[in-house]
Amino acid sequence: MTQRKVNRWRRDFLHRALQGAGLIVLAGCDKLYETETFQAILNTAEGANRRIQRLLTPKDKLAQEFGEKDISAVFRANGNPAPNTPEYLADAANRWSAWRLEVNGLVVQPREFSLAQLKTMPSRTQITRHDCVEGWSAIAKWKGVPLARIIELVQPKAEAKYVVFRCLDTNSRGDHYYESISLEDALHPQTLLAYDMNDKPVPVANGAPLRLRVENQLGYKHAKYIRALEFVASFEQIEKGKGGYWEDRGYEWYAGI
Ligand SMILES: Nc1nc2c(c(=O)[nH]1)N[C@H]1C(S)=C(S)[C@@H](COP(=O)(O)O)O[C@H]1N2
Ligand SMILES: [Mo]
Repeated sequence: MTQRKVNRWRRDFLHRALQGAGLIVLAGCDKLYETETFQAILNTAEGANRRIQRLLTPKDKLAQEFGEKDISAVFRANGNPAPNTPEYLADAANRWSAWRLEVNGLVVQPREFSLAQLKTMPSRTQITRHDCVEGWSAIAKWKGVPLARIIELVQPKAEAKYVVFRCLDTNSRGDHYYESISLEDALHPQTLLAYDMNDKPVPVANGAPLRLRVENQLGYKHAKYIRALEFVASFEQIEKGKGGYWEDRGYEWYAGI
């Protein structure tokens, strides 16, 4: 997010909050400042603003990007088998018209997005290398919505620290895949909710209809088959407490590369 956008976001956030509290009709600013509700709203907005400012400054280092000629001929699919519920299969055949991305948790504006809506939002395209801890790498072109855009729309509350990705697939015991990243990594310009891979919709094997690209992190952080994003303040709010499917099985939560 640019400074201008943060400022605009803050302004709009304040405006909406005041409107919501029915305070926008109050005349004098002095009066407004005296009300407790206004003070509470201001604290939230300022708190959130400070957080975002802090997040803007540090490591926005970009991961290496490649050229078309570097794209791997084969990009293997890895992890759990694709979801095979009747709903998923029917929706895949129906170009994902029933699928929705739910965004909830510690946000001012919980939202739902259809795939078509996500595709009308500003997008980013990047050719990057995926590194799996199992010892293979592959380069692909990804197109999607920067997660920062979604964050601007839903407005995380000041206490939100992590974004949790809820996935549709399960292992053979029925445990759902999930992952989490810091708000800082979520705001990174190369962090995308990707719907296209190599100029085509992301194939089912690679996480259709929507998967995360978080290019400064190892492969297992790149959640496939995303169903929902949840903003949380701590890992205690994530069921098993370690922040991800593989983390629950001993991998490091921070998988920076
Ligand atoms: N939902 C979900 N996301 C997942 C996985 C998974 O099993 N389920 N596997 C992870 C691992 S270990 C890797 S290396 C990449 C593999 O992505 P790919 O199938 O496109 O190669 O997805 C990651 N995201
Ligand atoms: Mo992996």
